Amino acid sequence: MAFTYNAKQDGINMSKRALNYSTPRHDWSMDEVMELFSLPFNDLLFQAHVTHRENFNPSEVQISTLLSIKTGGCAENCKYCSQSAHHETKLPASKLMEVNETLEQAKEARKNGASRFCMGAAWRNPKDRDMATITAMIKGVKELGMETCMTLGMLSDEQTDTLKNAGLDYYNHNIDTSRDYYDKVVTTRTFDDRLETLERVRSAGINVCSGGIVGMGEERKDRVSMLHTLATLPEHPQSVPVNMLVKVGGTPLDKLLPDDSNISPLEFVRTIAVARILMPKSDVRLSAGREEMSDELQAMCFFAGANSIFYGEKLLTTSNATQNHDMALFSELGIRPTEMNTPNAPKKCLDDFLDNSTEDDVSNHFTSDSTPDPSSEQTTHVA
Ligand code: SAM
Ligand code: DTB
Ligand code: SF4
Repeated sequence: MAFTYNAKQDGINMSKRALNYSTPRHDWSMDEVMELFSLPFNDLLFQAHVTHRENFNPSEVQISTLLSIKTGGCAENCKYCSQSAHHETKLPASKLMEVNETLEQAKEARKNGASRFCMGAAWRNPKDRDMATITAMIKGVKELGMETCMTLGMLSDEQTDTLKNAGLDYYNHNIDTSRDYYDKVVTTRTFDDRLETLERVRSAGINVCSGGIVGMGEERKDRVSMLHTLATLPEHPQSVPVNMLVKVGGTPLDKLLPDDSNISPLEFVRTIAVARILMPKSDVRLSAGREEMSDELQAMCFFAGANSIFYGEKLLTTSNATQNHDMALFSELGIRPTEMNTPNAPKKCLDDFLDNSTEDDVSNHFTSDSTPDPSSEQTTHVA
């Protein structure tokens, strides 16, 4: 006999509107978002997972690889960031990378299976003289058959048009936290500065990638407010990265936050689940901080609606989960990287991993390095 799910029998107190899992809404109230956060965990996960299934293949995860094309020396004072010139992080500043070197790195990422290449620069905003190099990078990466994403700080109208004309697919510009908590994290720009650039990017027809960081000492109401801001934009960001703060030595947040300031893993899952419900058709990316997350936590995030990750052994300046570990985890969970149907599409990294691994190799990934050693320090790679 077919099993019919009856929400009432389950005692789930979901409003009729929330039960519409597919139609994006832009009129969420803060109270509704807080209610979602406060649902019993299983009810929240159920609702998030159904939303996820309605809109995505739950066994596919999109993979993006990051490259820092201009590292360090940034004029902004974001308290979490290794690259701010205001902090003593011992990260040397570098010039904008050459186009050829960027394309070599993109080829490597494609060989490893990434379908999107995300290039990040430690800038408050790009200088007009840099735009020709940026444009060449976008065109070159697109010719490799990959999607392109750039994150360069605040943009002028003209720079936004230049990026659009170069064929840029996504622009990443995070709101980072709530409007109320914003000046506890950065004071060299305002929350409204961020929203203005997001509006420029959206109006130019570039896909918006915008999310934030959790674990910066904020409260749940700030996570509610951050997701509420994203979910009430005129269009939901096509991609929503949720970063867990990576504490970097020398940054103010590393000094200010007590050792036990991390949000609980289950609160992190709740954040992913609420993002999924609020923005049903957006990619929700499990972003920075995965190296410190257990396999079980990541699995729960994929169940709750995360459908994208940063893949590759480095984020911008800090280390990421290893590629072999990720492929072993995907294999264990029956998850496949989302495939692209372009002529130069990346090769299938999971098939490759499985072809070249024995069963022991796969299970060894889980016995040897799946549980992060809590005493191990976060490494900041100094390029
Ligand atoms: N400078 C540009 C900007 O801020 O928009 C682009 C690069 S910036 C490093 C991109 C994003 O990375 C930030 O907005 C922030 O959300 C995230 N990020 C930076 N440092 C982080 C850290 N230590 N932990 C987690 N996320 C971080
Ligand atoms: C995003 O939301 N996370 C990425 C990407 N967008 C640019 C950056 C994470 C940076 C983590 C710290 C670092 O490696 O410096
Ligand atoms: Fe600069 Fe971006 Fe880092 Fe802020 S997050 S200091 S803007 S690189």
